[in-house]
Amino acid sequence: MALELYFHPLSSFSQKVLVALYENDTPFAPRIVELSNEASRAAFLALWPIGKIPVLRDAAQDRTIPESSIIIEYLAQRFPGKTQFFPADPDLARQTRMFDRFYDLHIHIHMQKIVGDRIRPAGKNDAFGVEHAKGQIQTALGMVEQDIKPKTWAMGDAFTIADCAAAPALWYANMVVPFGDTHKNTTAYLKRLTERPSFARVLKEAEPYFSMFPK
Ligand SMILES: N[C@@H](CCC(=O)N[C@@H](CS)C(=O)NCC(=O)O)C(=O)O
Repeated sequence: MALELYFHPLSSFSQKVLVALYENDTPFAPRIVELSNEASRAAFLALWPIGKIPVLRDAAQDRTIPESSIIIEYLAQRFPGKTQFFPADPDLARQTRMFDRFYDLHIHIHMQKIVGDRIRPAGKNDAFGVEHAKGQIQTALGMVEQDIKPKTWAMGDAFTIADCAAAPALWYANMVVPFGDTHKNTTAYLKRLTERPSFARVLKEAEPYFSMFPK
């Protein structure tokens, strides 16, 4: 039985996993989760009570795999393909994981905080938290700007899990705190990411949903 991916095309962490799936043309059955739809949400909570997408279901192994990084690790182990998401060298593999964590924890979740604040009920906004998130993104972008300068991808010449993580994190971060005028190397990296066929496809498939993105 095919892998099933519970996700939404607009969801940034789902996009991270979609990039990995498309990199290696890994077959899967798409299961779109509408978290704002009561029935869809309830069905998904029965699978993963934490309620966060994406989640991969491998019925053949009776495994339910949450967390984007863990899903990509599972794909790398069980469905390897031409793109190797982790280098074989343990030292390089650890650095790769570090970049994956860096993009998730120091850019992606702060971007989520800013976007999430836009859909909070009136009077429940967290201006302090949003300012803090913006500051953290600026610090992280400053580090990326130096680090990515001599490289094509986050780890150099090879496209890895770190680039799967960087693609949606930087793409959405650039929507909420545009960095085109201030971070030229990061902007060039983002351009390379958007031109990569896997992420280009992810963005194309998200297009019909862009009007749902909170401005
Ligand atoms: N650490 C998780 C984060 C997943 C996550 O935050 N997903 C968001 C969508 S991009 C979500 O499901 N949000 C719904 C909610 O928090 O209720 C991962 O890497 O997969």
